[in-house]
Formats: sequence, C-alpha cells, structure tokens
Amino acid sequence: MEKWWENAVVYQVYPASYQDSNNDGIGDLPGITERLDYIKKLGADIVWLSPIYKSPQVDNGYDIADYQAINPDFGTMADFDALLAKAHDLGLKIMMDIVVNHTSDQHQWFKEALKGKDNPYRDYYIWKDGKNGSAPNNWGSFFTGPAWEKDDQSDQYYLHLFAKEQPDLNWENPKLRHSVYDMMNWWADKGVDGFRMDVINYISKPEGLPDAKKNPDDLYANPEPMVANGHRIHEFLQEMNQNVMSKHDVVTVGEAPSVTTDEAKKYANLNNQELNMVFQFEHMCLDGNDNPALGRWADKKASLKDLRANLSKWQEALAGKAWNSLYWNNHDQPRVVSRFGDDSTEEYRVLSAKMLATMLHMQQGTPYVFEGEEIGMTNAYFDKLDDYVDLDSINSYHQIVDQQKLVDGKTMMKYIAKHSRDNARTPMQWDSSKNAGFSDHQTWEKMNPRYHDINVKQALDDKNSVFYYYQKLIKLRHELPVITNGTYALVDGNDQDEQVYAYTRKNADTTLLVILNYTKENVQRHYDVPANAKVLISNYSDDQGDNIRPYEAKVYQF
Ligand code: TEU
Ligand code: CA
Repeated sequence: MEKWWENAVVYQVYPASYQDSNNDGIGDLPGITERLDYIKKLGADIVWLSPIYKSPQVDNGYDIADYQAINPDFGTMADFDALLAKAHDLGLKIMMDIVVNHTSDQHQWFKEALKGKDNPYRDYYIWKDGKNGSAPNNWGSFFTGPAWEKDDQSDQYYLHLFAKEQPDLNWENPKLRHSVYDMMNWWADKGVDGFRMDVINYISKPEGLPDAKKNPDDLYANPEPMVANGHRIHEFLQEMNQNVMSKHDVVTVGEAPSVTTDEAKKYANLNNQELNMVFQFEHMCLDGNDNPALGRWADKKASLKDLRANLSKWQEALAGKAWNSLYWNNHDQPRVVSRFGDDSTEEYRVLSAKMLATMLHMQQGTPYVFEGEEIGMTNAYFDKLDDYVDLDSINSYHQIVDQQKLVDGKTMMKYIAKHSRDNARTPMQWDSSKNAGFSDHQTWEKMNPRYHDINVKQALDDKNSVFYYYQKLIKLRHELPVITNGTYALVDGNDQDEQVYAYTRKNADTTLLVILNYTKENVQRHYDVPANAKVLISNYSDDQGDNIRPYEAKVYQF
C-alpha cells in the first residue's frame, strides 16, 4: 500500500540562513514562520528543519546541548509551537533533525559524565583508557585531528567522530537508547511529523574499538569503515522503530554515509521495520580527488557516465523492495547548479538548473529540495579563507596545506570554493535589497554576491524562472502516479552515452520518456517517440525532435 510520504516532496530549511525576523543577522523561527506561505506556494509537503535546539553552535547546531529546548538565537518554544501550528494550518508537515550519534559537550549528560567513572551518566558516552600513553586507537575525526580527547581528571579518553565538542553517545547502553526514544516521543507527541536522523548508521561501534586501516599519507586512520553500518545497527533501529515510529504516523529518513544498496534495502525496507528511507552518498562522491588523501577536495565535474550508472543502480536495486530518497543538495554540499550544472552564464544557469531538477524529480523516491535550490542559487565562491565559517573547511585547509603540505594554498582555496559546506549556508536570497532581504544586520555568514540577480522576487516575477519549473515538477509528482510508482529503465544503448541521459518510467497506463542533455553542446540523438506523445515538461519552449540543445530537458508522456 502506498504511504503518504511516497509522493511527497521535502523542503529543507537551514534555520540560521532562512529569514532573520529581529535583525540580529541570524535567521530564526519567526522568520521561517513568515516564509511558510512561500514554501507552500512552491508545493512542497514537508519542511525539514536543520537543528534548532539549544547548542553552542560549534557545528551549527549539530552539537546539541538540550534536545528539548530551542536555541535562543532562533527563538523560544512558543515560537516553535507557532511555526508548527501555522505549518499544519497550511497543510505542511514538519520534520525535525535528530542528532543522536553525539551530543554537544555542553549537554547535561556529558557534564555529568565528566564528574567521574561512577557517575550514572558516565556510560552514556564512550570512554577508554589510553594505550602506551596515547589515544586508545588510531582513528581520526571527520573534522581533522584525532577522534579521542583526554579527560585529565579521570585519565581516560572519550570518542568524538566529529569535533571534540561533539562526544559520541554510547548506544551499547540501553539507558541511553531509551532516553533517546523518550525524547523522540516527546517531539512526536508535540505533533511533529517526521525525523531526519544525522549519521544514524554510525551509532553502532565495533566491539573493542580496534585500530582502522591507515593510508601512509594520512595522519590518522579513517574510522568510517569501522563505524558505518555496525554490527548492532539494525537491532538498534528496530528497537527505535518499536518504541517510537510504530506509535506515531511519522516519516523517517536516516543520513547514511557509505551505505550500500544491500544495506539500504534493510534500513529502508518497505516492510517498515526500521526507517522509511536513507540518504546515500555515492552520487556525492563522483567528483572527489584522484588522491584519496584529499577526499572530496577537488575541482572536477562528475562524468555523465558515472552519474547515470550510479543513479540507475539505486533506482533498480531498491525498486519494489525499499524506498529511495532523491537529493542534489543539503547544508553539507555545494550548490547543484555549480557542481553538476553550469553557472557560467545566466542562460546556462537557468537551463542546467532545470535539467538537473528534471533528472532527479522524474525518478522514483522522495525528492528533497534544499532552500535556494528552487531559484538556482549558485556556490558563493568566496576567495579568502576568512570569509569561510565552517569548521570543516577551515580545519581541512590547515591540515592539508600547512601540516601535510599536499597542495599549495591557492589550489586548496580553489577546492574549497568548489566544495565548502559554506556554499550551501549563505543566507537565502529573497530580493535585491540590502543583504537580499534576509536581514538588515551584518549577516552571520557572508552573502553570496550574486543575490542582486538571483533572488526569490526576480524568480516570482519571471514565468520562465527555475522556481516555476520546480513548482511544476512538484505538481506533476502529486498528479501523475507514474512518477511515484512507475518502473525505471534506461533507454536501450543509453548507458555509454557521454552527453545525453535517457530513461523511461512506466506503469500499466502511462509511459514517460525523459531526455536530458548534460552538456552545453548541441547533439543529435534519435529516440522513438510515438505520434500521440506529448511533451509533459521541458526547459525549452519548443521541441526540435532529434536536435537536442544545450542542457535541454524534455519529458514525453504517452
Ligand atoms: O554530516 C555527516 C556527513 O555528512 C559526512 O560528510 C561525514 O562527515 C562523512 O561521513 C565523513 O566521511 C552530518 C551533518 O549533516 C553535518 O552537518 C554535521 O556536521 C555532521 O553530521 C556531524 O553532526
Ligand atoms: Ca534573528
């Protein structure tokens, strides 16, 4: 049976960057509430709020100090209740971002844990004795440096896969697990409609926390293969499902770096015993550096062959068994039009943004749109390190350039301009007035200088804008069942095409043929299109048959 979220579209809001209502330079809950009508106009069904909880903001709210309090910069619990009420009035659902692989070091649980080995909260975190006077194992943090921090008072180390201010929670401890379920039930009882779960596939750590494999060029070993999809992960998620999800009508999506299709079939199985869907990362890794020590820090564009092979693999593997999430963007990724598209001219920006939207929104799964994507916002391309705020970009610069000397500063700045998480986090561009109508105050993160031309007001005034194209794609998903339930297939012989991606979606009564030019070249391709076919949506105003223009996207229906 079809679930309500299977033909829904999610819109992600990054609270600090959406709308500042009190002019302190930081977006807030009343600001989001003001803009819900805009999200409704786009046609989205669910609003995913990145973390809004009390937090010292070492990692922009992904370091939570109190799961049941609102960060004062974002407002109060009354502001949240007003947001939820207005969303529900408009028929929008609210999805909370739950970060339970770790907390902030300012969380009460951690403050208690620091008091000593026999404190009842000690075991909420992962503690270990050192090995020969240094860290318990060779793991590195994802934000550079070691994954262990020493507590001098007890002479033990605690694990932090991310910043040292983000200690990992100990999921082996049933008390911790039930504290998490209680907290989730508290939000669900309040009326929220779903949960996005941060790095949820990292919560089960290997027994004994052994060393990981280390590349000679690296300062520390990458713990990801050891912590992703750990041995108890499915047991924990099934327990969470029984304690939380089975009791409420909520939608869940788990962030799951390095998840495989086989694992995804367990997490997001249609039997609904764990999560409803996961965010996989394979298509986000197709443009990484050839030197593995540099990871995602690179300056290249994914080939169509790789991208198509990957998207097709996920479409085919999960069909009829599990449910896909579909996304190009989130608060950790560069802007899609700058990454897989072309922001070099205004014409190409608009065409390629629409082409990429078509590629994704015609696939099977639940699409996610990240704030600003719907108006074709581009990377910010800041060129000074001082303009970046994200700890990951800054730490990576110092590690790669100063410590490891893998590339020079100029090259690294080029990579950061391409891949920094700040590209997603510059404030929303509402109009061409000061700070894009986001705030009158100096903004917490610099504005993208392109806001003068790329903004919501401009998009709403132009009937050919990226905005109206997204609006149409979302409407089509709501109206045409084949987009939700049709089977996916590549057009015969398309798998080697370097320029055009062509696939079909088919159910008992409808076929869609999706044709996408990934390049700025004019190309000739012949596809058999029945005489009764009509163009359902396209980013050009006319159809030239076999002549496929730069970044052209067209969908035939028959
Ligand atoms: O991100 C985790 C993540 O996406 C990964 O990139 C992770 O760094 C990777 O697996 C390392 O290989 C989530 C949030 O989306 C992000 O904003 C947070 O900073 C992070 O978790 C920590 O909470
Ligand atoms: Ca504010």
